[in-house]
Amino acid sequence: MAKNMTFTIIKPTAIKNNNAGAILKMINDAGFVIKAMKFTRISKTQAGAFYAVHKGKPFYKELIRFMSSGPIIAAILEKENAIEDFRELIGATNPDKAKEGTVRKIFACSVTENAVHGSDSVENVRIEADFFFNQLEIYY
Ligand code: YYY
Ligand code: MG
Repeated sequence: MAKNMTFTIIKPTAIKNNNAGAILKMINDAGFVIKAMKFTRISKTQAGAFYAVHKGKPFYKELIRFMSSGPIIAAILEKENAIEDFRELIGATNPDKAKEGTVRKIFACSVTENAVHGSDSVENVRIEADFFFNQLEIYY
């Protein structure tokens, strides 16, 4: 996985509320290029594995229930400085603390249902992208 990539998920409530198009437009307008994309749904077990790093935390159970509650869009995005710039575009984890104009400020319903995921390191981009995509599904 190249250094200028990040991985995102548009989460169930954002899909349910029909905000996927608006969120993808914000992502494109901010200069990110889509290298892979998948509309899918994950089981509780899969959501638990994806968020294994948070196992044992008070919000974990609710997080995996939510992430498996409906369809999601998983995508790999390319841009210079992708990881940091994407975290900036989506805003703070808690939408109450997210800056005006960020994806989470605009589209999140709560801390858990915060519209989008963004990877936090090069290592996690690779792990998370590999969780959802095989080599044939990634456009280089
Ligand atoms: O990376 P980011 O998504 O911004 O936050 P994390 O601390 O990695 O937490 C992952 C995920 O868990 C977050 O997007 C919502 C949920 N969560 C929660 O429901 N309640 C918290 N207090 C913290 C996180
Ligand atoms: Mg995180």
